[in-house]
Amino acid sequence: MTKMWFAIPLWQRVIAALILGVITGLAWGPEAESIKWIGDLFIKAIKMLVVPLIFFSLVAGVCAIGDLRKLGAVGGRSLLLFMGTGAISVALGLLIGTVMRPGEGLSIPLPETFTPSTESFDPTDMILRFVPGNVIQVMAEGDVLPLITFAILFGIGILLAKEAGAPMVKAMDSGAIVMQKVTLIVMELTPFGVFALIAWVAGTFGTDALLPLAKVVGLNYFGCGIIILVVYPLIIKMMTKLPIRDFFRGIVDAQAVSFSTASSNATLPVTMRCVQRNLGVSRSVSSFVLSLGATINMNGTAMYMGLASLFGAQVFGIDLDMTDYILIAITGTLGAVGAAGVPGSGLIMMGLVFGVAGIPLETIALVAGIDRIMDMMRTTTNITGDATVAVAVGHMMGEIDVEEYESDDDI
Ligand code: DAS
Repeated sequence: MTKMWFAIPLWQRVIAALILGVITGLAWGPEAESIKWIGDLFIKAIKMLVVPLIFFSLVAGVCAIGDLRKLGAVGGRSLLLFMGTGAISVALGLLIGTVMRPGEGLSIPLPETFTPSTESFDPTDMILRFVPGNVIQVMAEGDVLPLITFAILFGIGILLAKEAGAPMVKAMDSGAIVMQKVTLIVMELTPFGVFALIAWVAGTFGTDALLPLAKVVGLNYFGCGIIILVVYPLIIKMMTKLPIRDFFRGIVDAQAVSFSTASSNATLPVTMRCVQRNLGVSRSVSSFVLSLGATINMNGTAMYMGLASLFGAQVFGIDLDMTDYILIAITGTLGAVGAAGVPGSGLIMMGLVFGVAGIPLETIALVAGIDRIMDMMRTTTNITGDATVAVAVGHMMGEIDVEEYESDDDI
């Protein structure tokens, strides 16, 4: 029986679990919450990996890149693609929200307490967030943004140390490989975690609870779908020789995990495995780009910032002018950089965007109930974008070798 189980590719087991989870959840109803702990256990097991995986992989990635000039090349190209896709995504969200007007038909009077806030987005806060005050503390808290800064600096320090740094290179390399193996062990829990999480979501929201907000959910999926099916394939086509079909087949495992966990961080170990083993991107480039991308590259979230801003303005009858649109575009792009790769971070970031664009924060309460349903697709868009940039940068750096698929080999 176990032989048969492991004979089925993991991604097929995960998709089956997804479908079974929806059916079970809809049939079982809110009581499905009783098995949510299995999904939480799965997310906890994956979150256990995130800090050591990002640290070892990023440091090993920096060391494997070998020289500082090349590190600049990989980092520069990645950041360009991250920012470019982020700006396109938030513009797409604004366009969809303006044309499709999701907030129409749901009109709520402005709250008495509402005053158009003049809060301005403080870029210095964002810069300060990147520097850890205490490395052990950021590791303990899983605050990956400053951890990334330390890991990159640590890797650069090893390169500058030359021979004295050689033992550390070996240690980091082996740490990264060990963490990949531990990831494979934890990944075997995926079908069970996905089943429980999806059953809980389907059981909690059912179908009727969504109807009044179905349009927002539908447009969120539509916008993310355009990014996944148009924007990313365009980048893959223009910047790599990888067939689009092979790209999507290679990352389906990671997409299934991101859809069910709604967490880029939790999915990172799986994204790394897919991009390295299925898409042939070198360990150094993929470790560096994916660790960075999981935290600062969130195109699904950026698109949603634009869409949700228009939804809120329409619901409360606020006319947005061009300045508001530009403010939403800037804060939506940067807000997505600041959002953590955890469930619901996009909802929190909306507070920042609404504050700057002068949209009532009450809008957040309107969509909070169904945020998880939308977050699942936002996160899938985010990690697919990370994989896209990793493949594109890998190709530009000549570090991609898509000879053939590595089979779903054993642990
Ligand atoms: N859940 C976030 C992530 O992990 C995205 C979001 O909340 O928008 O990418």
